[in-house]
Parts: sequence; C-alpha cells; structure tokens
Amino acid sequence: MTHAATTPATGPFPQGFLWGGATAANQVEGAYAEGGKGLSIQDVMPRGITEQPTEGPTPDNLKQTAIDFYNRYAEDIALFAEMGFKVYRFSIAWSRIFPNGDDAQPNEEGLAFYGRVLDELENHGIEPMVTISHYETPLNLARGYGGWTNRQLIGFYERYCRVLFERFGNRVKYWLTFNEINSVLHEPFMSGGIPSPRAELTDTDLYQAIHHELVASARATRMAREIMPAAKVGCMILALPVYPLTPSPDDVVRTMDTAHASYAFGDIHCRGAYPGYLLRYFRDNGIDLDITDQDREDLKNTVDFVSFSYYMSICESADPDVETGPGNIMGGVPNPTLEASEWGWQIDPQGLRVVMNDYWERWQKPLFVVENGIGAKDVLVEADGGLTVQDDYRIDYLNDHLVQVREAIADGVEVLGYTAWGCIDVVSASTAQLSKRYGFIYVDRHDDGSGTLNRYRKKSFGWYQEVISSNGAALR
Ligand code: BGP
Repeated sequence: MTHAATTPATGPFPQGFLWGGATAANQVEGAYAEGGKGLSIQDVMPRGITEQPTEGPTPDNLKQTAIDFYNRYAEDIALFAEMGFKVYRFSIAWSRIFPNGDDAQPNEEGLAFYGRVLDELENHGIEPMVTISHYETPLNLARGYGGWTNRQLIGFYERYCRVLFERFGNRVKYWLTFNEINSVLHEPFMSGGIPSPRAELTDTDLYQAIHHELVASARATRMAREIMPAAKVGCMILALPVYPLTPSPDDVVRTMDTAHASYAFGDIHCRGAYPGYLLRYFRDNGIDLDITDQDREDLKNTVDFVSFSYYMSICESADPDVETGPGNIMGGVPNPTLEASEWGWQIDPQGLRVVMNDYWERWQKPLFVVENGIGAKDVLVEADGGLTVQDDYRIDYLNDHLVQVREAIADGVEVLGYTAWGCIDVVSASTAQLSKRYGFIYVDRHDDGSGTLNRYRKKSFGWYQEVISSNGAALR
C-alpha cells in the first residue's frame, strides 16, 4: 500500500505567506567603483564561471553597470510593489561596506545606500530579506588572503555582520548568511573567493574553506541573537534532488552519496555538528581539517530556518561510462524523462515538492524558497500600445513550480515564503549574460552592453500580480 496523495491541493496559501522576488547586488547594482565601493571577485569575472578571472576589471564586464539598480532602485521597488510583493530578497555587497574586506572602519556611503533601499521598501510595506554574502567576496580577501581557505576571514566576516546588524537590525528581520553555501565544492572562486585554480585545490583545502564559512555563519547567528533578538537567520542551500538513473542498488547508493555531499551543509547548519557520513568521507580520503574545540562550540548556534534555491534535479549513476550533461554549476547526469531550458537546465516541478518534503523531514525547520525561475531569451514586442514580452513559458514554469509548493504545504511542510529569482532581469551568475533573463520586468540592456536600461512589464508581471493578490488561489 502506498500513501500517494490522490486529491490535488487547491485554494490559497497559508495566511501571511511571503510572496516576492530575489536579486543579488553584483547582478543588479552596477556602480562597481562608485560610492567608495571596493572591487569584489565579480569585478574580475566578465564571463562568469565560463572563463578564468581577469587580472583587474575589464570594460566588457556587464556587471559594471548591470541594470543600474544603484540609481534606479526606487523605480524598481515601486514596480515590485505594483506586483504586490510582500518580501524582497537582495544582497548587500560586502565590498561596498568594507571596500578591502579587512578595513577597520566601514564605508558610510555604502551603508547610506542600503539605508535608502530599506526606506523605499518600508514606504511600500515590503519586508526586506538580506543575503549577507552572495558570490561577491571583496577581491582583496580573495587575492590577498586566499579567500575562505584562510581562517582570518571568519573575523572579517564577523566585523562586517556586526556593522550590518547594528545598523539595520531594527529594520531587517530575515538574514541569510551565505548564498548557496554548498557550491564552494564546485565553484571555489565565485563561492569561496578561493583564487587558486580548481585543479590545484585539494579536498582538504575546499573542506577547510567550507568549515570556516560554517563557523562564520554560526558565529553570525549567535551575534544576531544578541544584537537583534527578533531576527531570523537562515542558511541558504543550492537544492538539487538526485534520482538514481536506474533501480540498480549501485545507482541508489551512489545517489545517496551524492545527496550527502549537499545534505552535509544543512545537517551542520541545523544540527550543529558534523554528520557521521562526512567524518567517514574525511577518514577515507585522508582529509584532516583544523577544527578547534571553540569551532565545535560555535557550530551549535543553529539556524532558525532553511532557505534554498531550486532550479532543477539531476540523476546519478554508478556506471563510469554514463555521461554528465550541461546543467547548472553542480553538473550531473541528465534525466531522460525531462525537458530542459535553453541553457540545458532540466525542468522538474515535482522535484521541488520532493526536496521540500525531504528537507522538512530531515531538519524540521521552516523552509523559504528563495530562488526559482527559468532563464530564457525574451523578445520585446509591441502589444496593446506598449512594449512587452509574451513570456508564457515563464508563466508555465513558475505556475507549475508553485503548484508543487502548494502540494508540499498540503503534505505538512512549513513554508515561510517564495521569492522568484531575478524578479527583474539581472546579469547571469554562471555566464555573465543579460540575454539569460528571469524577470517579470524586462530591462533593455543586451550582451554587448547596448540598450536604454528602460524597464518594461512582461506578461508574467500581471500573472504574478494575480497570483499574489489571490494568495495563490489563481494558480492553474
Ligand atoms: C544561483 C545564484 C544566483 C543566480 C541563479 C541563476 O546559483 O544564487 O545568483 O544567478 O543561480 O543562475 P544563472 O544566473 O547562472 O542563470
């Protein structure tokens, strides 16, 4: 006998569900060298992760201007409000606050900018959610210190957090410590600010860097509770459900091992200690980390909630001849039953319900879906006397994923909210393109840097507005 649900969930989402959208500073702000901002690793990644970082900033880096949110934030937040956003997730650029990462004093101009963003959100009654570190480590901490492989970064991060919590603690309730923390294993420079080429890094280097981030996250969580007792601190995980390619037990065990590589982060964030399977992996592979007694104590400061991004699932196989396919930064074996986006990211709405049940059962912490969406090549067309994008493919993608969030809620999963990724078009993290668009709002800027930067409402803008105003009841 199975326990399959036979009646699809319908109707509105729970009262107070936080609907909104998400972006990251380096992908929207531009003004990369204004307002006293120092360079971040993104300023030397003009091709995202597809090519080696450059020595210094190059003029072909779209993020130098990005979508000019630095100057247009008021207009953009007004558009979010028009859609009915209850929450807006954005990141603070660390190098806007501490230009070199190791400065003794913060840059007041940077703090003033985020103060203005918060004013605007408050004016519209939108709850802010802040990612403290979203793939934008100050360049000096990467090149001058070796990024997160260096224990000193814990102290710099704490200094940065203290400034944010003291300045904005009475205005921001939701904080995320590190974006997609598990991606350090795959993208050491972008995720961990580690400058050495991947091939030269040992597993010990990578896990030591991750350990430093986990300790920094736990210490920030403790500090948050002291400075702003009403705040909620969450971890942020790149969620990637893994399915066995075949029913062979070898594939199933391999799938479990791959899943463990990501679960480990949530396990430590939520349970406050290293799980046995990871300690075994360290033993089996001669990985000997510097973990102090104080670190073990610090790690006990566990998170209040679990946030995650979800774009796709992958398969796993024990057969060495099975090829991995194109996908997001984590790679993986393609699922023969699924379609993919134009960038090869396979579309699997039910995977979202699977991962939500899984995380809830494992950690028993409220969940927040803080990224989800589809990158597509939108075309601006004339309609009803104005310019728009007929992005029915985006509406379908988001509708189908939100239906699965509703299923997970019906399954008993506690869910705080949902923020669609790139609610306004942003520069892509992996490819640094503007043509990979996620937004409800089209931004007239192109891969060659041309464009007016004007904003246009896409068809999905009106659709999301209806979904929010009906609290989810309008989903198909
Ligand atoms: C996540 C990142 C985001 C974002 C998103 C989409 O990995 O947290 O910063 O960009 O993926 O990825 P991409 O921009 O590569 O399409």
